[in-house]
Amino acid sequence: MKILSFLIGFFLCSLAQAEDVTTRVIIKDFKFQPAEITVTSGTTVRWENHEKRQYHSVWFEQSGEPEPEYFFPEEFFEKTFNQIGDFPYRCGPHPKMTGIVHVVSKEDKQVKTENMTTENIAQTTFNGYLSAAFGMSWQQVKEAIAKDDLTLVNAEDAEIIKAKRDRGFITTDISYVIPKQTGKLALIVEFYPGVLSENPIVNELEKQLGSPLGKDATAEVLKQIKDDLPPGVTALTLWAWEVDNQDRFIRLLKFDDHIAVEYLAPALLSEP
Ligand SMILES: [Cu+2]
Repeated sequence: MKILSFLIGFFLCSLAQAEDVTTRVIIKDFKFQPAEITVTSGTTVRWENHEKRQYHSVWFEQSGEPEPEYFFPEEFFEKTFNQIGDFPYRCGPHPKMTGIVHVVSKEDKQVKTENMTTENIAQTTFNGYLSAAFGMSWQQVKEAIAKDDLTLVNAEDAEIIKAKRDRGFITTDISYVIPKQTGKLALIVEFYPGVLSENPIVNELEKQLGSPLGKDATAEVLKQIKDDLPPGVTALTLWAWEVDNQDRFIRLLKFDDHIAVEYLAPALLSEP
């Protein structure tokens, strides 16, 4: 009960600041994912416990804060960052689990990203895209799209749900691919029409995921996933990591007149 009221307290706090962005960090396999994030001041960060049984805590020990209560699977912890700075944290019961939140001013962030309001990329989780997680059913993806305030364009097709996202400076086209044989969300592609420089998007993804793979590793992974690149690609940037022992990829594909970012769970493309 104590934990519950504690969490409700945090939840009410965040409602009061409803206009602020929430960034999510997933706790899974004794890891904060991603362990390092950059947010603008005023952002609320939510840590969600996605373990099967294990409880954790998010303790800003170095800031001199008392150790908070543990929270259990399906519970979360939230904290709003109003001060600029670097805020390292750890899990109370598991000192090897560490993470850091970099808080920058809104102006800084905008300069860094060439005025793209890509702040929302920071909400991207590493097991999907915004609220849509890999493995979700058709209906769950449609619900996630509504939750994310995206515009549903077409959900008639049996395999692809299309949506649009207003990013302020541009509206992107997003395709959620749910292969018939699995019925599970396996691929999300966001198209940035008319965007010719991948740098701002790469910068944002780097903040979340760290450096992309080097050329050799990129070539090796491409061989492994045996996925032909679409024609017209002029540059490729690739990130790879694991969730539940399954590979996850983000591929940024640069074309002559647009950029496409693919969020991919290869095993879910064909596995029943
Ligand atoms: Cu822990």
